[in-house]
Amino acid sequence: NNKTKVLVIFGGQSGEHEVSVISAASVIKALHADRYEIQTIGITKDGSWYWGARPEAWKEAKADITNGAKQVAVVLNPQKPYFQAIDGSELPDQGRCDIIFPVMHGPKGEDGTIQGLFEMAGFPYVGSGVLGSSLGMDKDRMKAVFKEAGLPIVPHLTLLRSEINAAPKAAVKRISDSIGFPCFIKPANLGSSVGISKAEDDKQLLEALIYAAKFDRKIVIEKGVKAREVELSVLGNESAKASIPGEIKPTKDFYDYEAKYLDNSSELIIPAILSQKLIEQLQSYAVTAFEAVGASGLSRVDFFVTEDKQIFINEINTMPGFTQISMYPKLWEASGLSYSLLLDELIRLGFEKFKDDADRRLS
Ligand code: G1L
Repeated sequence: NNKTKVLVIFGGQSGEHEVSVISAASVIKALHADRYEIQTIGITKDGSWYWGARPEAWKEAKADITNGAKQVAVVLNPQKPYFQAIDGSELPDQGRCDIIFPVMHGPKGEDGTIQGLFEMAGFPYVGSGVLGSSLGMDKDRMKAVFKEAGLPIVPHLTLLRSEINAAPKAAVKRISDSIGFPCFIKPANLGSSVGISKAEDDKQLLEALIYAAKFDRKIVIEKGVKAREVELSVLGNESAKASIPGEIKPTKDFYDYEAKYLDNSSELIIPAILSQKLIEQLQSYAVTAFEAVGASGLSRVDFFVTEDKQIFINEINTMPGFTQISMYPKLWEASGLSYSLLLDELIRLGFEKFKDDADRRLS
């Protein structure tokens, strides 16, 4: 049997547990069965790891999600890491795999953590490493890195929960004086749009700050710009390429968590209608952003394009929505790269990165 053994890990303790389950089901369905042998680990909301978990079953609200699956632990065995059943029973292939495909964030949304575990154990894996994943999660540090790379970012401020709690009125004044209205208030460290609000005046701003502070210690406040939302997909390791752009037409006031991942109410326009000059500028910025955070494999890079053709980079997402109908795969599909071939390429890139890193790991 010379099939590549791919271990898909999904679920997890982050707010995107459900999104992860849906994306994992989509990935498993599309992986070429003649080339890959697929194993799974599902991580429950309380953080237990189950080998043989089926995302199709996890989608059902009342299903016994651990039925038929075995709780496992990772064994950090030098040169040949593997998983071991807690009850001591046998696992297929002795719990080994050739590569891990993580369709999820690290524990509790703290990104880069699960990649760190794979690094420590010595598993090849798909996607960005520790640094890229964690910079991709922290909107405040991400902006700092973008700024240093010369990318155009929206005016913003970062405040700590402690500053907001100690002097809420002063915080509101600082923001209204420097950024003004409308503005968006976001927890720095959540992947999705959870905890985000838009404020039009001091009162809404205060409420939004207190709300966002429930989700994170660090709060980012961004100036609201009237603009189209344009996204590009980046694929590769050291000489990554950007796709054509796609546009999101939000149905709600802003592109919130549900519209983004669950109810598909936002309309995707592929390709986005923009001048060739603007497209080339966006592609160049997208690759610069990818390199700036040290991403690998894939990323979706999100921009604002104003009526007078000004570009702002909004964020990079090293773990973009990944079902068949998500923007990331759709953009490649429009350029002739199907979902299944995209998965092949991501797996190839995961092995390539592992090989490139091998010397450093051994020294
Ligand atoms: F492994 C990849 F390819 F790097 C990867 C990992 C995670 C691709 C896409 C995702 N996406 C997600 O994990 C999710 C945001 C859809 C669920 Cl948490």
